[in-house]
Amino acid sequence: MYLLKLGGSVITQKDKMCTLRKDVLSRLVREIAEVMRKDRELIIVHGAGSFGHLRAKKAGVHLGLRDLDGEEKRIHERILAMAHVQADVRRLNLSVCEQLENVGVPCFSIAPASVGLMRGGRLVHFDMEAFRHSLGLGMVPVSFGDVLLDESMGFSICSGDQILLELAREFHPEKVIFLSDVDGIYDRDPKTHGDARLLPHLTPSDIEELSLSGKEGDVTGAMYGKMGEAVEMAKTGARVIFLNGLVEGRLPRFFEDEDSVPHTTLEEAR
Ligand code: ATP
Ligand code: IP8
Repeated sequence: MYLLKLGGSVITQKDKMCTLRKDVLSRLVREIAEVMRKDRELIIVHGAGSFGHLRAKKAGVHLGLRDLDGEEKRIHERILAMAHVQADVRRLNLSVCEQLENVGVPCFSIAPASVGLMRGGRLVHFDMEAFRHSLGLGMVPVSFGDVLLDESMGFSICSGDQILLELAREFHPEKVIFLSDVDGIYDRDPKTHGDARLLPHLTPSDIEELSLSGKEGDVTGAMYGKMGEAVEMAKTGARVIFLNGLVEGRLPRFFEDEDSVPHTTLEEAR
């Protein structure tokens, strides 16, 4: 069993509101179909990219009903923005599923908001039945970063990465593969540091040494948030792999011969 994260930085243009990278997505789904031909069991989770983060951040959707001083108008606006973000990520999910179906991958869309509940921004309930049953039919469950009801904040944002962690704990995949717009994990952000070094192998204890931007960045903590979840995935026994999804062929080549493509492996022990 494999878990695959299609990063928001890969399938969308992250700085342009609700902009799908159609060409990248249609190439990636063909590559996924190729990988699936070997009867591999797969669950896909995708990020929200510009279908989630931009509006959520602007309207404070990640704060739920906090910081509104009981003002009715502001409460109403925040709830409306939440509904809007939810509709946008569903539109993105529909595009991903349509593309997968076009290449013959039978996918089963699972909206986290319908099967999960949060408290203080962390999942406290996530029903796995739909994942289990659709896998049983030979389908590929496709889930995504979403806005969920939250027992303490009203609602909050659940990253695709947090969902992957729940799935890793439940299904004990051999590998969790993250596709993003860079070759793997570097000692510092490669987009802002030309001399950043790609780190081929990491263990959870190495993570504290890294410079990971995003703690204050997007509404789910960008790379900083992602590595926190990834470390917990590694602790379930999975090998967590970071690959560049913008480069054609990296995903299928990784399955054929891991050493032939640049990547980072994070695992509990070397
Ligand atoms: P989403 O969570 O929306 O699905 P994603 O999974 O595609 O997005 P991002 O949260 O955008 O991933 O994180 C990828 C970005 O993290 C890269 O574009 C890179 O610029 C940035 N980054 C920051 N620090 C590092 C680092 N040390 N190593 C690698 N990338 C880093
Ligand atoms: O892109 C974020 O999920 P992510 C979900 O996986 C929303 O971090 C709604 C912004």
